[in-house]
Amino acid sequence: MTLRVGIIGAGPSGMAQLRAFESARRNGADIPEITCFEKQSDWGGQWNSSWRTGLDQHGEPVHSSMYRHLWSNGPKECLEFTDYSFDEHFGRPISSFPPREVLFDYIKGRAEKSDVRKYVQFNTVARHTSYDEDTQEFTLTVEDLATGTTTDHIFDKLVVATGHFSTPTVPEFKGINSFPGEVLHAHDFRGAERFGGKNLLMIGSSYSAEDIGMQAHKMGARSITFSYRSAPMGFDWPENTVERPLVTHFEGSTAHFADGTRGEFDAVVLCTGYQHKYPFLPSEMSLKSNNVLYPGNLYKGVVWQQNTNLFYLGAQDQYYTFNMFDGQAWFARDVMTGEIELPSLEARDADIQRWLERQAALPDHNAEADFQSDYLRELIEATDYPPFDLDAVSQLLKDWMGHKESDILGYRDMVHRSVVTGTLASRHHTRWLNAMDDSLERYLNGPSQDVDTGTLATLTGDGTVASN
Ligand code: FAD
Ligand code: NA7
Repeated sequence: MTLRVGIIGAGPSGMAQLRAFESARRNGADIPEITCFEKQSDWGGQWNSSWRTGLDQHGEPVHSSMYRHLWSNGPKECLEFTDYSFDEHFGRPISSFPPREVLFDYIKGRAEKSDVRKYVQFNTVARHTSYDEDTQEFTLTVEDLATGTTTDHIFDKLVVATGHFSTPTVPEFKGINSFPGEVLHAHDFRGAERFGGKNLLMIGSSYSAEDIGMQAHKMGARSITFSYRSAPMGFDWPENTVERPLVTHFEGSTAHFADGTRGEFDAVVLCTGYQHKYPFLPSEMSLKSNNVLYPGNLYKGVVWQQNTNLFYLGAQDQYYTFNMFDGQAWFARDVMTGEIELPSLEARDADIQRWLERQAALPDHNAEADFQSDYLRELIEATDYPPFDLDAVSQLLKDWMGHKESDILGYRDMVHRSVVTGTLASRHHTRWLNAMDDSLERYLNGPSQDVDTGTLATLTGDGTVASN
C-alpha cells in the first residue's frame, strides 16, 4: 500500500517537506500519498503576515508574529536554497537583507515552480491526533475553517511543521496591571510608527527586542530602554537607547529596575519569546522545549524518539532557516521511505546526548553558528540535498554578528556573497535606516542609482570590508 504522509503546517518547513518529496518524484521515485493542512488561506507561515492580531476571522489565534517594516535580520546568503537560488528567482543580484515581502516572494517562487500547492488543504486546522500502536497509524482530525466541518485522516507518517514563534511567553510583573500606557507582546506588534516621540520599554534581550527597539528608533521614538533578565545585548546603541537589568515592578507609568534605577514610559513591549505549543497533539507526542538549538528527544533534531513515525521540522532556534528546513525535510523523507535506516533507540539516544552535551558547552554565538552548521552538515551528508559550503556560511554568520557589534543600525547595508552562485549581493538603493517603504515594488523598482549610500561600508568579494 502507498505510504500516507500527513504534514501539519505549510510554512517554510512544511513547504520544504513538500519540495523534498517532489524532488524525489522528479528523480524517478514513487512518492507517498501526501496531504498538507494549513490553517491560513495561503502558505509561507510567518512570512505570510497580516495586520490582524489576537484571533483571526475564524476565531483562530493569529499565527504570524511578523510586522510592517520587517527586514531580514540575517544575510539572505545564509538561508538560500541550493536548488533555487536568489539569482534564479529575481534574475539579478539583490541586497543581502531584503524586507519580508521579498523573502516571501522567494519562498513562494520555489514552491510554485515545484507545483506542490495541490497537496495543501488551506483554511484547515489540525485539531486532534491519536496513534494506534497496533496498526501504527495516526488519526488526524482537522477542521475546515470555512464550513466548521471536521474530518478524520489516517496517516502512516506525520510531520509537525507548525513553527514555534507564535504562542507568546507572557510573564507577570508586579504593578503592570495598572500601567496606564499600551502593553503588548512582540507577537502583537505590527509597526512602530505610533511610538514616534514616545518613551518605550522593551523587556527581553534577543532578536525581537533588538529589532523592534531599533525600528522604534527609526520611526522616531524619543527613547528606548531594554530590560534584560540574563545579560544585556551590549550593542553600540544610538544615544537615545539604554539597557537596564530586569524590571522589578511598575508604579503607574514608572518602571523600577533591579539596579535601583527607574524610568517613565509611554508603552511596554514584552519581547519575551515564544512557547512550543502543539494543542493538536497528545502530551506523549508533544515536544516540550525552550527555544534552543537542539531540543531533546528528537533524533537528528527531527525524528521523535518514542515514535519514529512522527517528525518535527523547524523545532530549533535558528541561525539557518530555509536551507536547514530543507536538510531536515530531505532527511525526514528518506527516513519515511526507508532510504535511511534508523539505528536502535539506544544509539539514537546516544546521538542526541552527544549533541545536547555539545550544546551545553557552547561558549558564544560564534560557536553556536558552528554548531548549527555541523548539525546541518550531518543532515545533508545523509541525503541527496545539493551540498553547499557550510564553512563559508558559518563564516558569513560570524561576519554578520561582527557587523552588528560594530554598527547595529548599519549591518543591513552590508553585502555578502552567495555560496550557491558566487554572486555578490547588490547594495540596496536606500540605507536601512532611511528605507521607509518595505514593499516588494519599491525594493525592486526603486531608484536604479544609489541615492543614499552615505559612508556605507561594503563587504568585498574576498570577505574584507571597504568603505565607499
Ligand atoms: P512557521 O513559519 O511558523 O509556519 C508554520 C505554519 O503552520 C503556519 O503557516 C501556520 O499557519 C501553520 N499552523 C500552525 N498551527 C497549525 C494547525 N494547528 N493546523 C494547521 N496549520 C497550522 N527567519 C529568517 O530566516 N530571517 C528573518 O529575518 C526572520 N525573522 C523573523 C522574525 C520574526 C518576528 C519571527 C517570529 C521569526 C523570524 N524568522 C526569521 C524565523 C521564522 O520563524 C522562519 O524563517 C520560518 O518562518 C519558520 O518556518 P516554519 O515553517 O517552521 O514555521
Ligand atoms: P528569543 O530569542 O527566544 O528570546 C526571548 C527573550 O525573552 C530572551 O532575551 C529571554 O531572556 C527573554 N525572556 C524570556 N522570559 C522572560 C521573562 N520571564 N522575563 C524577562 N525576560 C524574559 O525570542 P525572540 O522573540 O527575541 O526571537 C524569536 C524569533 O523571532 C527569532 O528567530 C527572530 O528571528 C525573530 P534570557 O536571555 O533567556 O534570560
